[in-house]
Amino acid sequence: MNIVILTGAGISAESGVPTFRASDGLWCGHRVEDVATPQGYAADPALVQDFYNQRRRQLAEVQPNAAHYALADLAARWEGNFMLVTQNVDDLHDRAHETSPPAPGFELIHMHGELLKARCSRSGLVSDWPGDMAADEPSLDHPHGRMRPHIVWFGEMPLHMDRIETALAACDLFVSIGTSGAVYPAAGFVQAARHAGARTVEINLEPTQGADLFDEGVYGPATETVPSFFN
Ligand code: BV8
Repeated sequence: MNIVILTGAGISAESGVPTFRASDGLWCGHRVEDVATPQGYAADPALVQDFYNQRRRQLAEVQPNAAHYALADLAARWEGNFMLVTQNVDDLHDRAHETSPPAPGFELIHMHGELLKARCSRSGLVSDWPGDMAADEPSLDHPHGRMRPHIVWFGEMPLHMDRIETALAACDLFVSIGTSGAVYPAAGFVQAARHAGARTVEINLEPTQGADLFDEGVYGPATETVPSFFN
């Protein structure tokens, strides 16, 4: 049986990572349009680097929660293909999977990039964010040119879309966890899964604007709903 799970900011909320909507579209006091766009970065690279440095520093203070670990346990015992696609740029899924190694058919995809990675603006080379970088340094000099956060901004193509679309076309079960369905193309994945004949389930704090697109809805805090749904 093939499963595709999509997660959003709601799965990390109980770990203490602020969600996009709860902050009225503001992250760390910044308007998203000013910082999560290529235009915002071009206009003020230091502001954008600082915005992501703040969120990068926050990561050191948070831990995966029971929902992340429930998915890691599921991945360890899953027989078949299991794609976990996250819109989140935190590393909480990655850390949760360190403790229970996933089965061979598992893949974790960060479709909107990762806070702990940097990308060369010229060559596209992706590397780990250098931990020693001073928070106020606007950008990293690199032989290829300016390093930017390895984050997919609004107006930029999400990562690994070909692999995601292939998995959706072949999935038997699609579960969306902790996402408002406000951002495309992730918000359209449920339609692709339905088209493939998959059973579709929305797990969220409350029904989202796209709730009617799902066969089933499970509502409540992710640390309760996710472990109980998969155990
Ligand atoms: C693209 C990185 C094309 C940045 C992010 C009009 C119509 C359709 C589309 C568009 C349109 N206008 C513009 C677009 C395209 C645009 C888009 O969708 N805009 C929206 C705003 C309308 N999309 C894009 O630009 C994408 N790219 O389309 O490219 C293209 C094609 C070819 C060539 C080039 C380009 C790129 C989108 C990626 C943007 N980057 N993140 C950063 O993080 O700094 S998206 C950003 O928003 C985050 O990734 C975050 O994940 C996402 C918000 O979504 P959620 O994760 O769902 O978070 P949210 O807070 O909204 O919801 C949380 C949910 O959790 C809530 O439902 C809540 O109830 C629930 N919850 C809370 N607590 C709990 C809980 N659930 C359970 N338990 C709890 N405890």
